[in-house]
Amino acid sequence: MFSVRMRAAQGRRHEEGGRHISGAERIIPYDKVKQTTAGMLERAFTHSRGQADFISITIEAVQPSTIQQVPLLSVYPSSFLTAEEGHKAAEHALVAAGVTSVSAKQGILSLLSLADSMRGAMLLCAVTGQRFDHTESRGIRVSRMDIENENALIDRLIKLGIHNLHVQEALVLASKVAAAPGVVAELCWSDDPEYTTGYVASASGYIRIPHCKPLGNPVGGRIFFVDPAADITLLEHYLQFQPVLVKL
Ligand code: WAQ
Ligand code: MG
Ligand code: MG
Ligand code: MG
Repeated sequence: MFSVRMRAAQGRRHEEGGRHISGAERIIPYDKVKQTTAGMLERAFTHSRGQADFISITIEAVQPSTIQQVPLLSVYPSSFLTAEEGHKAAEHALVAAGVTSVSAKQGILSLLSLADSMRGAMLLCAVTGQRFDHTESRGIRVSRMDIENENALIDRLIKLGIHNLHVQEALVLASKVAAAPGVVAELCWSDDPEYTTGYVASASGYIRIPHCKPLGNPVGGRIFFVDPAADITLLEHYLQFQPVLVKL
């Protein structure tokens, strides 16, 4: 199996302050590497956040024996009409998942205060809302994950009437994150200007929230709410390096 990862930026490289455009991560067999890599290039060059002029694609063998399996989260729809209602719903869902209301509010505010999107996620204390990672505007990028049976996931999402690439990728990421040691819950909304949907996820499920920002807004992000007793080094290592296949 191969881990294939893409990140694309505008202006200059991410590490030199370039603006994040797009990223993607898969774990696939050798015979899909060429097609998947071409698809990632196409995505970076035609993205709604703007055209990339820096693209990094990394292809790396993964020993099957090192891959951890985690369950796919169940999806729960919700229907809130405005971003304000969406944020209230997100706060309620985070509190239900075990995040304090102070920390949930801090997480929503942290996303709303971003000048532009980060390429990764912020780790916040699920009790106080204090920032735990030290990556500043880069964030922790979750990587090395995929769905075990992509066609079965697509079929399930089509039956639910919600299939698109955003949901498909977000569910895989959220399932890896929800199984992480020390993660209590996740808050996310897209940074794609035409996509306003976000979610709150935890081990008990993935709650979709259709409006988290106004249409046309290019700022989104991810917050992982973390148990204050968690080992942050171990958690960051799992998120970035542990190969995970999500099982339906
Ligand atoms: N690891 C950590 N953070 C990430 C990653 C990653 N692999 N990928 C994206 N992010 C962060 C980053 O800050 C982005 O700016 C932000 O999340 C949004 O990323 O309909 O499309 O890929 O149920 O734009 C959620 C709703 C869609 C799906 C999420 O996110 C649905 C989405 P995007
Ligand atoms: Mg994405
Ligand atoms: Mg995504
Ligand atoms: Mg995006």
